[in-house]
Amino acid sequence: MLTFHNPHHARHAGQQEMFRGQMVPCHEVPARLDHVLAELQRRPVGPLHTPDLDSPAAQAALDTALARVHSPRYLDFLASAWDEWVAMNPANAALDALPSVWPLPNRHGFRTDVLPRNFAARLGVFSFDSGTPLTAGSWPAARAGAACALAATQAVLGGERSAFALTRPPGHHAGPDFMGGYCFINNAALAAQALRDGGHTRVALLDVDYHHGNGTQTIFYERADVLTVSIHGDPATEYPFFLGHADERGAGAGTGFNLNLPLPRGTGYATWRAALDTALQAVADFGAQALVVPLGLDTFAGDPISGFTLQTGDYLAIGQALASAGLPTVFTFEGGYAVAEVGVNAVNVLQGFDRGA
Ligand code: OKP
Ligand code: ZN
Repeated sequence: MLTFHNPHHARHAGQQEMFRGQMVPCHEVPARLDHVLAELQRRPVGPLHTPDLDSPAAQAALDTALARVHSPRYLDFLASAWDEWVAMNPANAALDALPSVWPLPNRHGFRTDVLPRNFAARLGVFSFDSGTPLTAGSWPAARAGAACALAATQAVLGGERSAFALTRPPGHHAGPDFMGGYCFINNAALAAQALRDGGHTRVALLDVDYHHGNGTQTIFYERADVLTVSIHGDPATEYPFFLGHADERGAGAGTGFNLNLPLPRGTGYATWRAALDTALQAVADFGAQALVVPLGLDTFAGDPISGFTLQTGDYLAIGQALASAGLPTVFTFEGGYAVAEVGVNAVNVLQGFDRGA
């Protein structure tokens, strides 16, 4: 298993997120990735690389790949967001940008076709929560993370059995033109699209993060060439609340190519594992030629913001089960907020995969 890690991840370090009426310290912190990297150095599963971030050719390839998944106006927004935030008021340089007003695009007739010149309002057009601080380094960090996802995918297209994009901020909540859930760029979607563009005609995503991968689902919802499967806390009670129900099966040409396996808060390994077997059967029935696994470790019993009860040893078996699909596989690092344990749990999945491969 090759790993590409993001050398700029720590430039994204939010100070606080809004949670039920108060500002609380961010859960999605740089130390998360540092723990995974340290565990990979202690217990290697393969070479550790950083992606090419300097060559004009790599930058151009990155821009092309980003535009395959995200809208031009969203990418433009991200690229200039920090400068515009500071231009609103020089004192903003010491603050994170967080939205506090939204157009509710599906209701009430609010318009999103005309972008407000006011940056704070524009931030609301492109966000769906107030828990995702945008900082001075968010865009360079997210961009370098996308480069990790692409490098991991290129390695797999080049014949590697598997590769891991070890990056933060995470990506699976980011949609075609929106950020939220600590995510800006959907790294797993970039990987899946790059696998398609690299010649695999059917690509599956199997999201094992505690939270439904709403961004990924939305990106591929009307497509039959990319199967999206997600095992997650039931949105009736769990974030992101407004998507992730079992009756969402895809639309148009994509009907039948989305599978949600919501599980109640409190679910333990036996039930979770049965859902994984259902998910893997769907991947096999689809005839996938390559697999992307948005790898969240927030299913862990000790996770401070989640509600499943998986144990550290379970992650070895999960890795092994994922390998049993027998597919070229790209992993992207998503959630997991029990910071001291996230490294061991993540590397267990990777090591279990290598054992099973
Ligand atoms: C991102 B990923 C719960 C607050 C929820 C958003 C959670 C985003 C999770 N106290 N805030 O899927 O791990
Ligand atoms: Zn999560």
